[in-house]
Amino acid sequence: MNEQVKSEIFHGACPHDCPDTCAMDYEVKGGTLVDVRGKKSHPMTRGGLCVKLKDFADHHANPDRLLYPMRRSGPKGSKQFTRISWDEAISEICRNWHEIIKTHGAQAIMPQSYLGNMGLVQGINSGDPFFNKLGTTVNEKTFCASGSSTAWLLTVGPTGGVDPESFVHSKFIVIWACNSISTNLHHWPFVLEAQKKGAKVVVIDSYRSRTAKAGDWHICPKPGTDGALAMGFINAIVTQGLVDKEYVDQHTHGYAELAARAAEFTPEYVESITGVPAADVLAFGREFATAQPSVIRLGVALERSAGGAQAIRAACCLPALVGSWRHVGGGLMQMPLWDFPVDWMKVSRGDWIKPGTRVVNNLRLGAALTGEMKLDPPIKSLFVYCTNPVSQAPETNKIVAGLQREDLFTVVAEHFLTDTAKYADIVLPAAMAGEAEDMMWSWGHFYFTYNQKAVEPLGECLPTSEMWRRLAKEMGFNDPIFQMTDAELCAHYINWDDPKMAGATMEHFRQHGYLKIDVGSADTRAPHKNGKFPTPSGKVEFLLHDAKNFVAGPFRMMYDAEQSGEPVDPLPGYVPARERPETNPDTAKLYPLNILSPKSHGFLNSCYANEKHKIKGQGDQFVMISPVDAGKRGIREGDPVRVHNGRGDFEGVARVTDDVPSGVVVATLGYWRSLNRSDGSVNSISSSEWSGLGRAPTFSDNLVEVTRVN
Ligand SMILES: Nc1nc2c(c(=O)[nH]1)N[C@H]1C(S)=C(S)[C@@H](COP(=O)(O)OP(=O)(O)OC[C@H]3O[C@@H](n4cnc5c(=O)[nH]c(N)nc54)[C@H](O)[C@@H]3O)O[C@H]1N2
Ligand SMILES: Nc1nc2c(c(=O)[nH]1)N[C@H]1C(S)=C(S)[C@@H](COP(=O)(O)OP(=O)(O)OC[C@H]3O[C@@H](n4cnc5c(=O)[nH]c(N)nc54)[C@H](O)[C@@H]3O)O[C@H]1N2
Ligand code: SF4
Ligand SMILES: [Mo]
Repeated sequence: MNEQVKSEIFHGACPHDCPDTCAMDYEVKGGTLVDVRGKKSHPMTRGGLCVKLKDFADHHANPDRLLYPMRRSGPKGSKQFTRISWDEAISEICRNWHEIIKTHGAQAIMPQSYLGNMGLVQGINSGDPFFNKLGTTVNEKTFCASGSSTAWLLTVGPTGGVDPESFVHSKFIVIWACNSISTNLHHWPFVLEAQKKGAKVVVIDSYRSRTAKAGDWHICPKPGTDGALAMGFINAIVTQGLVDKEYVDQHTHGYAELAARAAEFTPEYVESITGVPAADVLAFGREFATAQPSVIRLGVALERSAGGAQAIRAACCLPALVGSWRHVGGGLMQMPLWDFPVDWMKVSRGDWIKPGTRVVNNLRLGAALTGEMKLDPPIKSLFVYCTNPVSQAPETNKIVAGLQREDLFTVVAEHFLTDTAKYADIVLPAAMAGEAEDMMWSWGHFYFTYNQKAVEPLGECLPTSEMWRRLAKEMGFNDPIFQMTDAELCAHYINWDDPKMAGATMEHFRQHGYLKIDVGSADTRAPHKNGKFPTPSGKVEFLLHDAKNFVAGPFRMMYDAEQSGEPVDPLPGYVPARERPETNPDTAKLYPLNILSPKSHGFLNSCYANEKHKIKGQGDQFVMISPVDAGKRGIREGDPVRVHNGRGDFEGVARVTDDVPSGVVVATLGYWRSLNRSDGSVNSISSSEWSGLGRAPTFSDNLVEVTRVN
C-alpha cells in the first residue's frame, strides 16, 4: 500500500449476534479496508474488540469468501458450482418460484433466517417484507431468547431493566447462566469495577466456566434444575424474614400465592434436586436480600431446558421480593432491547401476512424438510440467509437429509460455502459489514450504532437489502419499501419522535456513529424505584394478572402465545428437565450424561469456525469430562471420543477436568461438522423439542454417552 495514500475513517457497528454491539472504526486506504478497531470514544466498547473480530479487515479479505452467484453443477452437497450472473440467478430463482406457486401455492416456499447479521437493513428480518408479500410459509424465529423473553414479559413486562453500566454501583452481582468473559466481554469491566469496590460476584453455572472461575462464588446446579434453585432462594428469603414488605405490597402482584408455592422448596429439598448445598441456598437468600444493591444478569442459556422459562420467571421475582429495584444498580438485566425505539412492524411487515398463513418454527427445520412433519403443501423451496442451520439448529442429521432432497429448490445467501450453503441449488454472495450501510440496535446495552458503508463489496457481493430489491423487482412488487435506498431504510425503521431519541436525526449518527438512547444516566437511574412495571397490573407479576401480556419482539416476531396454545402456569416454579437421569431413567441407562453446548470463546456461533487461525486459538472440538466419568470409560486426556445418542453423534478430543461435575459433559458450539473429526457437531445429538414456554430450544436438556474412539 502506498504510504502517501491518506486513510479515511468510517463508523462501524459490529453486526454479530452478541450483546456487546461494539462501535468500530473502519480504516480505509485507497478504497481498501485496511484495519478495523474498536471505537475509543464508545463508553462500552472502549476501543477494544474481541478475539473474533480483532482481524475483521482480514476476514473481509478472506480468500474463501463467496464472490459470485453460483448454480449447482454436481450432486447436492458435492460443492460443485458454476459461476452465473446476478441476472441469471434472480430470474432462475423467480422462475422456479412461479412454477412452485402454480402447482403448490406460495406456502410451499419457506425462508429461514437468523441473527448472522443483526442489522435492521441487512439482517434477520430484512427479508420478511419480501416473503410476507409473496405469501410464503412464515418462519418462526425462536432459536434464542424466546423463552427468556416470554418469562421476562410475563413477569416484569417489556422494560429495558438495569443499565449494564449501572453495575458499577452494585454490591451483589449474580451472573446466572451467562459466560460473560466469552459472550458479553464488554460488560465484564463494569462487573470488575464493582468487584474492586467490594461487590461480591456470584456465578450460577452448571460447570466452572471462565466466568465462574473469575467470580467470588460459583454455585453449580445440575443442568436444567435452576427453577428449583430459584424457588429455593425465594423460600430462603421468606423464611429468614428478609422480604421488603413495603415494596412487595406496593409494586408486586400475588405474593401470598408465590410464597405458598415456594414453601415446598426448602433448602434441603432444593439440594436434593439441584445438588447445591442447603446452606448455600440459605446464604444466597440472606446475602441477596441484605447486600444492596443486588442485581441479576440473566443469561440466555437459562432458557435451554424444559423448565427454563419457568426458572427465569422465578429468578425475575427475586429483586422485587427484597426491594433491589429501589437502588441504582439493583434489579435485573435481561436484554435492553425492549427500550429501543424501533418500529418492528415496518421492519418485518407482519401486517402483510394473510390470516391463516402457515408457520413453521426454525428449530423444526429437519422435520419440516424430511416430511416427518406433515405439511400440505410440502416445502418445495427453502431460502436461507443470515443463518447456518446445519451447524446451529438441532437434529442436524435430519436437516442434512432434507437438504439432499432432489425436489427441494434451495437458495442460500452467504459469505462462505458453509455446511448449509454447500447443499444449495443457487448460492448468492452477501456483502460483509464494512460493505453495506446499516443501523444496529443492541440486546446488551442502550446504544444505537450506525454502520457506514466503508468500501465497495468484494467481487459481485451484494448487500442483502439489494438482493431483496432485485427479487422484488423481478416479482413485480412495487411497494415503497422495495424502492428505498439503504440510507432511507436506516431512517425509516426508527421512531424518531420517541423521547428516547432525544431529538436526534440521522445527521447525529453520520457525525458520531452512535447514540445512547435516553433512558437516564447510569449513575442515577433506578428504573423501577417506584414500581411502574409495563405489565397489565403495573406491578411485578409473581402471579399472572393477565396471561396475555406477551409482546411480539424481534426474535419471535412471529411467535404468538395465544395462537400457540401453550398453557401458561399462573405462577413461576420448577419444571424438571426432560432429559435428566432422574426424570428419564430409561434413556439414562443408555445415555447417562447431560451435555451442555455453550458458546465457544473463539467463534461467534458458527462464524469464524472455518478460519484456521481462529480454530487454532479456540482448539479443535473438545469434550470436557470429569475425571470420574472419564475413568469409568477408560478415557484419558487427549483421547479421541465419540459423543452419541439416538439422534446422532460427533467426535471430539477429551479434556479430562474437574471443571465439569460428574454426570455432565461440555462441548462448545460453532464447529463446522465438515471440519470436525467426523461429519458431526454438538447439534447432531441435540433435540428439537421446545422448552416449556416461548418455543425455546432445549440445548441444555440432552442425554448422551461418551466412548473412546480406538
Ligand atoms: N464468544 C462468543 N460470544 C457469543 C456467542 C458465541 O457464539 N461466541 N454467541 C452469542 C449468542 S447468539 C448468545 S445467545 C449469547 C449467549 O451467551 P450466554 O448466555 O453466556 O450463553 P452460553 O455460552 O451458551 O451459556 C452460558 C453459560 O450457561 C451455562 N448453562 C447452560 N445450561 C445451564 C443450566 O441449565 N443452568 C445453569 N445454571 N447454567 C447453564 C453454560 O455452562 C455456560 O457457561 O452469546 C453471544 N456471544
Ligand atoms: N447446541 C447448541 N446450538 C445452538 C445454541 C447453543 O447454545 N447450543 N445456541 C443457539 C443460539 S443462541 C443462536 S442465536 C443460534 C445462532 O444460529 P445462527 O444465527 O444460524 O448462527 P451463525 O452460525 O452465526 O450463522 C449465521 C450465518 O449467517 C451468515 N451471515 C452473516 N452475515 C450475513 C449477511 O449479512 N447476509 C447473509 N446472507 N448471511 C450472513 C454467516 O456467514 C453465518 O454462516 O444458534 C443456536 N444453536
Ligand atoms: S462479537 Fe461482540 S464483542 Fe466481538 S466485536 Fe462484535 S459486538 Fe464486540
Ligand atoms: Mo443466541
